Parts: sequence; C-alpha cells; structure tokens
Amino acid sequence: MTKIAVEQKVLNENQRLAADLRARFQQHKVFCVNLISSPGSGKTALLERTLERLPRDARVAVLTGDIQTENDANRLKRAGFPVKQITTGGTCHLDAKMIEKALADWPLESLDLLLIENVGNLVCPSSYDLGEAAKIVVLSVTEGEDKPLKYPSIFFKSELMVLNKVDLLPYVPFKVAEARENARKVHPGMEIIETSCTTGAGLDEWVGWLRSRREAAVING
Ligand SMILES: Nc1nc2c(ncn2[C@@H]2O[C@H](COP(=O)(O)OP(=O)(O)O)[C@@H](O)[C@H]2O)c(=O)[nH]1
Ligand SMILES: [Mg+2]
Repeated sequence: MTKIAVEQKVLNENQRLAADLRARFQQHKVFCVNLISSPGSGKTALLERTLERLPRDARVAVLTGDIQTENDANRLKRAGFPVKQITTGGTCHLDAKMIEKALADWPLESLDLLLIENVGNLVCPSSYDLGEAAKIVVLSVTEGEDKPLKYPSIFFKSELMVLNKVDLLPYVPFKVAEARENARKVHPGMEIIETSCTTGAGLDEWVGWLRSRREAAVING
C-alpha cells in the first residue's frame, strides 16, 4: 500500500471511532471540546482557570494529552475534578481510539462537560476528529499574528479562537487587529475571545461561551 493509502485508512478508521464517540456524547448530553494550540500557548493554564471558576458540583472532567509526562494532569487535578493524562509516547496528536480507551472507566452519564487538551501542535491534531462538539484553537500573543495564515486548517476547523496572554501585549510587537483579521480571512465569522490566564481578563467571557455553547448543543442534540 502507498503511504497515502495507509494514511487514508488510518483517518477513515479514526472517523468511524469519532462518529461512535460523538453519538455517545450526544446520547448522554456531554458537551465535549477539543483544545488545540502550539506548545506553551496556555491550554493547561486556561483549563486550570476554567476549573477554578466552575461550581464544586460541576459534572466536568478533563483529558490532557502530551508526548511525555503527567505534568499537566498533576496541575489540573488540583481543582478536584476527574483528570486523566494521555501520554502518546511520540505521536503528535490525540486520536479517537485514545479518547475511547481513556473513557472506558468513566461513566458518561455522570458528565455534562468533557474538556480535552490536545498535544501541543497546530498541524496534526486538526486531522483527527475526537468526536468533540467543537474544536477551539488557542493562539498566544508571543506566537506572531501570521499563524492563522500559516496553519489555516486548524483555524478553519475551530469555532473559536482564544487569543491568550494579552497581559503581555505591552511587551511584544503583536498586532491584535491583524491577528483577528488573519483568523477571519481563513474562517469568516470565527468567534474570538481575548484572555489572560494571569490577570483573568476575558475568562468570564470564555466560561460564558462554554456554558451557552453547551446549552445550545444540548437543545439542538
Ligand atoms: N503571561 C502569561 N503567561 C501565561 C498565560 N497563560 C499561560 N501562561 C504561561 O505560559 C506557559 C505555558 O502555559 P501552559 O498552560 O503550560 O501551555 P500549554 O503548553 O498550551 O498547555 C506557562 O509558563 C504559563 O504560566 C497568560 O495568559 N499570560
Ligand atoms: Mg499543556
């Protein structure tokens, strides 16, 4: 088989598993989001700040992916909600099979919200559906405003861009208006929320987005 044929077979198999996961999430009314960014944009920090803002009895769980280490799971567990690390051992993205395996002993009927932090990478994760209701791309102001143009696939497929680390804007030559324009060139109408995980700016808007998007998903099935 050629390399392309093998890749297509892997992606088709992933699509089948992701469709099963999506059906299970819908059946149990679990709103699942898949956070994607370069390493270091602040996915884990955003999830830490999100969990801190949720009520103690929120029915939320987190799966966090990295090539090695349990560091992110250890950070996220401090909030007291169920968290599992998926270490891929070299693979540059999460796939649907990894999610299915990680969920094997988590009853979906006990969850309303499943937050997935993908492996830090703007390329490969965009090709692997995890059964999520929404992909969210995180871009931080230290990465350059041209990234939506350089890595269009993930910006095209994400419903929302979280523009993080806005507290650093006084110190970096990052043009917010240009970054927003570039994101919308690739994905017209894309939602954008500016956040800082250190000052807390934009975090209420982000948590509000999660809440209202979840309600819409549950109502519309
Ligand atoms: N100044 C600033 N630093 C941040 C912010 N969000 C995350 N960081 C820092 O950026 C680094 C990478 O964050 P992390 O959450 O591990 O990113 P991840 O690799 O995308 O999960 C850490 O040192 C964070 O403390 C932010 O909004 N502002
Ligand atoms: Mg992380």
